[in-house]
Amino acid sequence: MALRDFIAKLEQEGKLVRIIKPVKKKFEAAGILKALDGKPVLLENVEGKRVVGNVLSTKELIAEALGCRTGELVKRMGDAIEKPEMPETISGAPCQEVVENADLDRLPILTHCAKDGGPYVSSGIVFARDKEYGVNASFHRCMLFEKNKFAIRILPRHLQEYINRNGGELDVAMAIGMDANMMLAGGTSVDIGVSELGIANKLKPLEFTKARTVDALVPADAEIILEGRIISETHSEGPFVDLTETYDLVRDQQVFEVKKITRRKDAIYHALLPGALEHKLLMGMPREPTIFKEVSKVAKCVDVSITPGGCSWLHAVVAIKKDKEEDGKKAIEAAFKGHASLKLATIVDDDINILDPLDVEWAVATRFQGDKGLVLKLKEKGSSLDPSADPNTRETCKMGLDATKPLVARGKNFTKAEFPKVDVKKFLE
Ligand SMILES: [Mn+2]
Repeated sequence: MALRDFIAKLEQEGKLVRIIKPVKKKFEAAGILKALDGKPVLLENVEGKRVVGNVLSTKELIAEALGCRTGELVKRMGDAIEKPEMPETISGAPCQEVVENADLDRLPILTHCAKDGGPYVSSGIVFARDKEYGVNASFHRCMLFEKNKFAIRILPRHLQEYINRNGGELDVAMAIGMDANMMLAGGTSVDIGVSELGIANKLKPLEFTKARTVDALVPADAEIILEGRIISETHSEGPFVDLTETYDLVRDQQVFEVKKITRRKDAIYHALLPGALEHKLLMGMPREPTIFKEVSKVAKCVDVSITPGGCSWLHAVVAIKKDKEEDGKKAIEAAFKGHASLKLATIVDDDINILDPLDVEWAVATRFQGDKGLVLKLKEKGSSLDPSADPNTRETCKMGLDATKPLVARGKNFTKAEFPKVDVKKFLE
């Protein structure tokens, strides 16, 4: 299902907010998306172009896009990461209906926040090829500073390695406006040589096509493709809002020079709001399977949520089916092993809805005692994203909460009373 088909489905179900009035791409569009965070929004007229945002801003929406239940998402992701399957390649792809010279000022590239360094593409996935390692796909934010040039943020991971191996420059294609399978795959951190395209295809089958002017495969169903070259020229990149909703540092980064744009005729631009729920989920969800895998080695793991309240990076809630008293504590250690940036791991029983922060807090309130259930891990190496960690060494204190109920209750019970199930609609008519 292409992004636009998913948007149409959401509209049919009454889940889409459609805004017809004219909206400015500087600040105004981002302000609307932020005010409606958690609800998919289609802006019909952002200086004459269509922009969609908050599309995958809840796990329910992501599950719907993939055609599964929310409780199945972690296993689906884990399965796709473990056993990727390369997709089919087709010609005559929708993403190439129009081929034009690069003038990025004509795209509705949003400027999000007041202190940002410029307009940013933040939903774009870069597709690159290396003779030995094959095809790679990864998210890279891009700050527009000339009508065909971006400063592109590249971490020392696979794309950087591909660029280095090619003498410091590389032809690439960036896709914008994709389905949930590719958006989730683009955020995974698998080994070099393991193709994110195969992960996307395993999550839900999709087709790829050859880019027109560069040696790269791109999703056939994407809305917009930017073809060009990452060149040796550098430019300052930032300020830009991070996953933590605070500003990242300004750095010199390589320049992505865009030479051609291919797109659908009436392309929809996907705006991914930095630090908002859609960004958070897409960053955090690809880490959940590794926590699930580690916890499964020591206890019966039921589900994992890397929570948006914890920046979708620093906090996780893990549901287990407890067999032995020590399962909760073992699960805490395993969760930290599964995601090195984790700072708080909360372990709950499988009757808790881990997607509901109120329910998780209820478990802590009624099933947790600090002197018995708390695990403190002092002087650990934490995440560079955490402003409260030591800025030089990243030193942090990690915390685990075993909020599972004891296997045998002494005194009061630990189970929530059940209310009768009533079809409320009948009483509203
Ligand atoms: Mn990779």
